[in-house]
Amino acid sequence: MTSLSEGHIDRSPRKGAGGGASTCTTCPYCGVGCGVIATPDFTAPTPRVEIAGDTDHPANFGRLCVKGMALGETVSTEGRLLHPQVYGQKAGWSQTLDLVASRFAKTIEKHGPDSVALYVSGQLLSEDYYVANKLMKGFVGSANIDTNSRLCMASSVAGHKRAFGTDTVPGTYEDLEEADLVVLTGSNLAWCHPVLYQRIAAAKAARPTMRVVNIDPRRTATCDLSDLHLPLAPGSDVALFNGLLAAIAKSGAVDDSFVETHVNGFDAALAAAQAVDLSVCDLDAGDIATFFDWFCSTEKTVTVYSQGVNQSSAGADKVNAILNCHLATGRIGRAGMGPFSVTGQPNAMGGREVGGLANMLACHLDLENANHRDAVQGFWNAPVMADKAGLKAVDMFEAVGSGKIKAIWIICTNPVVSMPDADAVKAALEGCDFVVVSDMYATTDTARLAHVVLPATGWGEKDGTVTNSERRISRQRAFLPSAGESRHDWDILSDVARRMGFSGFEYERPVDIFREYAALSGLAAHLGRDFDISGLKDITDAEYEALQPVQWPVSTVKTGGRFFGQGGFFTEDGRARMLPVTHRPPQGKRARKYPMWLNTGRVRDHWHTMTRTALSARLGGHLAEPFLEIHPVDAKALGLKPASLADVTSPRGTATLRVLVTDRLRQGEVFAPMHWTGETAPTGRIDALVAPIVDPVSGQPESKATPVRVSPHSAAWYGFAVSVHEPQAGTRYWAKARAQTGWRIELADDKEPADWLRFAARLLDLDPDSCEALTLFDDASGLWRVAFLRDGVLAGALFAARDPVAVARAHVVGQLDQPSGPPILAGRPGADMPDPGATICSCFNVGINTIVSAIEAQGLASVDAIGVALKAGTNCGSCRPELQALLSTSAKKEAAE
Ligand SMILES: Nc1nc2c(c(=O)[nH]1)N[C@H]1C(S)=C(S)[C@@H](COP(=O)(O)OP(=O)(O)OC[C@H]3O[C@@H](n4cnc5c(=O)[nH]c(N)nc54)[C@H](O)[C@@H]3O)O[C@H]1N2
Ligand SMILES: Nc1nc2c(c(=O)[nH]1)N[C@H]1C(S)=C(S)[C@@H](COP(=O)(O)OP(=O)(O)OC[C@H]3O[C@@H](n4cnc5c(=O)[nH]c(N)nc54)[C@H](O)[C@@H]3O)O[C@H]1N2
Ligand code: SF4
Ligand SMILES: [Mo]
Repeated sequence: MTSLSEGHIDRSPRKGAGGGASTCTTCPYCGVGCGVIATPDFTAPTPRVEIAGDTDHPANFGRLCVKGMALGETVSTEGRLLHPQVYGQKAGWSQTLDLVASRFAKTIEKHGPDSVALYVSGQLLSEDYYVANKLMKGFVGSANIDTNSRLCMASSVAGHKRAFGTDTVPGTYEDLEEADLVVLTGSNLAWCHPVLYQRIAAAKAARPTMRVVNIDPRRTATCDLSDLHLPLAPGSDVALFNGLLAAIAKSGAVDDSFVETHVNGFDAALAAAQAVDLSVCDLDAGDIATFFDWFCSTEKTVTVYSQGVNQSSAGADKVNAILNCHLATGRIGRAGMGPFSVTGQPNAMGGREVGGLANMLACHLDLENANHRDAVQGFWNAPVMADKAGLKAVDMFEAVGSGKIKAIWIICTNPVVSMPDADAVKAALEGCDFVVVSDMYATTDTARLAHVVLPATGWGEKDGTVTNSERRISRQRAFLPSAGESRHDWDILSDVARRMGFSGFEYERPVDIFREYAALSGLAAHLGRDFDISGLKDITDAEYEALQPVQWPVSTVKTGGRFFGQGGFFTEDGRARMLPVTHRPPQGKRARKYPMWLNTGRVRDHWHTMTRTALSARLGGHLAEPFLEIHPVDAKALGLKPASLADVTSPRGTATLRVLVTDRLRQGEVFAPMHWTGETAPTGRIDALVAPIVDPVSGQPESKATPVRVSPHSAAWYGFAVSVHEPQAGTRYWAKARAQTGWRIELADDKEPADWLRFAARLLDLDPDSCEALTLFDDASGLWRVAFLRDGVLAGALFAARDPVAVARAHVVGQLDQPSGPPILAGRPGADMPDPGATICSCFNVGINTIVSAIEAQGLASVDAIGVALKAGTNCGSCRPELQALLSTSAKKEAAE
């Protein structure tokens, strides 16, 4: 265990408030890769960490979004796994790792190398990832190592490789600011890459002639910035970009000399594009014409794409359809132009660099290429090299299910929640002979199924590097001691490798791994690959400690910058490839039984399966429950009232979600977030519904288009409760979230409890004997309310009714742990106390009602004016698109009046 005295804390000269020094590190969430300055305060009873944006970091120049700002609230050791667990029992490291090593070795001996697998994550540091890949591909001799990046970036990787020869992101973040036209497709940048969004917003404010087009079936918060929104039919991007390519040719926007010198395949790609039927996009013809016109006439154009493009059975083709347009116009690798795939996870890019996918080698080398394999084998001095692609995520878990894979080690990812067909993944792990999970928590849906759980250090405790969306390598640095006996992922992996008898894993620190990895990249560069950080291969320990964010390549000839402005693609003839692509609709079969498309994605304040963001009350307040966005016309036809519950069913499973009626999406389509889990809302696990349909080239699942049916969920009663203790619900529906001083929970069940008072005490984990209970029970009208006071202070309250409960939730949550009395049973504030409503600005905890009243009463006309009046939107800025939307709604309302 690292102790405070071992020098892990005192890194940087800047002194913070509580005696702890400040450390420059990198945010562990999205692929923007913002620089963070963390200042721990060890003088507080539980160590606190102050967080600020790093003004010197070229990704964010000091900005942070709300998730980044709240990092300090997520680093406590509460709930952390502090020691290894074997079959549910606490165990020592040595005996546990012996068990892991021997079970893997025996399985390989008996059933061959392909009977074991690693499933890893774009949230690992490059050093962790490098070791995992080396162990599997060079020493176990199987390429059965895949990663959650398969669910995330695989289509972009495949598209890049097909067009450029390598998985290269040509541009830089500045291009997004310098562009005259930014096209966003399949990206909710405002919520998912908020700091990049803010950079574009600031550039547009400074240069209002800049245009933004947003292509997304939903009108998301990102539309706040766009001059044109194209709500295309799900999965029709290939058709739209084919139409664009045809328009480019027609309008004379083709860069003939670039195409002639640097591109193959133009004619075939154009012919395929010209055959397009644009009606499949279901868009207004005038809007399409405007988009094509803007694109054709704007030299400085960047196209940003994310999961609406990648997570599709036509994902790789979507990527190539976009790349075709940039290659044809020669708009690539020059200031203010280019295709730009934004990465999701903090180190999805690093994972691609180290070869974390089942069909890649290290350093962008190809597994299928014998020269590449030989070079890596020689470099690693590896006994056996994998010589064929391993199983991709979906196939990997199918092989676990069928018993082909008999031992699997899952590191830094929660597939029982995030994989398609999640119940099948769960069943596969339940039936697997040996499941090892490395995580910070033993309570995740995946860790609960493991035979062995290994405690990993988390953000703030670990050291290494990550690469962001613009190829910039930054350091994550430790500023906290490791929690309990937890160990770093690279260290655990190396230890197991050594115990399996492999040499080449004698690393003592991350820098040892980094140097090796940088040296290997030099070899890769000699073999004609793009990824080259060989300029860092002799980095000293001190230089690594002090490493400033640096964009690759870092070689003797070049540091940073763009790729392909003058051609130089990494294909055999150095020319890029345009590909003929044709529209293929989503592969799930819509039928009378499953007539709607289910789209899934993210919310502003949560990160994936919420193991960290759910720890923060501030982040939990924005959207406290899993929900289903549905169009008003569909809601009416299906008899779904706002705030009621709906059952969403696909051939794979059913989820129960809160109904959110909104005209922000298209009719016939619904949207649900991916975040909720068995720990937070067991009937909200949306991936239980998603079919394991994948793109034939990239193997990436179609997470954005699942045929479903939606129906009202009828329950005998509905409830809302708060407690200072963690609620213990056994009801059919529940969804819980942190509150500032305890917890909040939504409930519904099929049967009324016989004794509401006892039920409430058990639910709220309160001892009725030590509390005063205030009750309002009316069986006739179906209204049951109870509040428990301890010494006059509210310890918990339950509001239940036969219909969805309409109480002022923000108000009730705010009363928890406060002096209280009978008026609490009203569930609303008295006339003298306004109800803030649901949180919009998480930084300053400003609710929707407060904002709307201020807009109306004070005649506020801009987001900045709201900021002056209420502070909302003045810190991280993540809520500014929502503030803008409230302004627009108020303005519309006023006009109508
Ligand atoms: N707040 C927050 N931010 C995150 C994350 C998080 O969990 N929370 N996760 C990070 C990760 S790992 C990732 S990968 C990124 C993802 O970032 P994004 O890709 O921006 O996020 P998503 O919400 O998955 O999907 C983006 C949009 O694609 C749209 N879409 C669906 N189908 C189609 C289609 O056929 N065509 C088009 N053009 N659009 C479509 C959806 O309506 C959705 O608005 O976010 C990263 N940032
Ligand atoms: N329906 C649907 N499904 C999706 C998506 C979607 O849009 N729709 N998006 C997909 C995408 S793009 C992604 S990236 C995935 C994300 O899905 P996951 O990777 O499953 O989600 P996370 O919650 O980020 O899981 C990370 C886990 O690692 C743990 N952890 C954090 N830090 C460390 C560490 O340093 N070491 C170790 N060992 N563990 C650590 C966390 O506690 C957590 O349990 O979901 C995919 N699934
Ligand atoms: S935009 Fe937010 S989540 Fe993404 S890296 Fe920056 S602070 Fe972290
Ligand atoms: Mo992702």
